[in-house]
Amino acid sequence: MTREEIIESVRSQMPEKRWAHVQGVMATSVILAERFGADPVKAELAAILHDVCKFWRVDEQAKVIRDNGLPADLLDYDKELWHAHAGAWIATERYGVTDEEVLDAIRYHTSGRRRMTLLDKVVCLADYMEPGRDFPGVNNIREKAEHSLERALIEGFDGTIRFLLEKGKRIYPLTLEARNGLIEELE
Ligand code: DGI
Ligand code: FE
Ligand code: FE
Ligand code: FE
Repeated sequence: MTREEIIESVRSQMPEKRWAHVQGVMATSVILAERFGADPVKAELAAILHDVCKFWRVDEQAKVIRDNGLPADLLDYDKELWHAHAGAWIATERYGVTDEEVLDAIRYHTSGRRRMTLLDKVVCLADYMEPGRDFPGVNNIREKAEHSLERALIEGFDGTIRFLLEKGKRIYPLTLEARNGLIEELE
């Protein structure tokens, strides 16, 4: 599939507001890739597909995880985590993406993981700070992102972890590992 065909297909699977978010993540991923030395073409492709399953029914997301041997423990945690892993699977099956770096950036864009690659970091951070995002603390993330992917992402994960604590929700272990790993990298 061409880039344009993938874009049209992804767009058709979500409301306009979410598509605007995806466009923001695409543009921000390219900027961050250029700033920190990642491949902007890969970053943009991961961004186009990162939320492809976000508006699928949750039972369909769960089915992709169950039927294809994706990590079953995800189903014990918040549903918001599912679209990332399901999305990476669909990126290959429906859109023919085979680049493992791109697939990992899609797969881990929500949870993060311990040894995040440069591309993982770029897409995950772009998702936090694209221009359409407006949550308390987003400007602190944007400021840190001027200089450090790691410091900006720690700020992002800290906010997510605080949010989950306040809501009394479980925290997926990879998110804690991602934060620990980023702190380690700064030491
Ligand atoms: O899909 P988006 O809305 O663009 O953003 P996302 O894929 O980063 O999803 C973020 C949501 O996931 C956020 O509202 C918090 C929720 N979430 C639930 N459990 C976890 C989690 N996020 C992380 N990082 N770790 C969790 O364990
Ligand atoms: Fe997402
Ligand atoms: Fe995110
Ligand atoms: Fe997103």
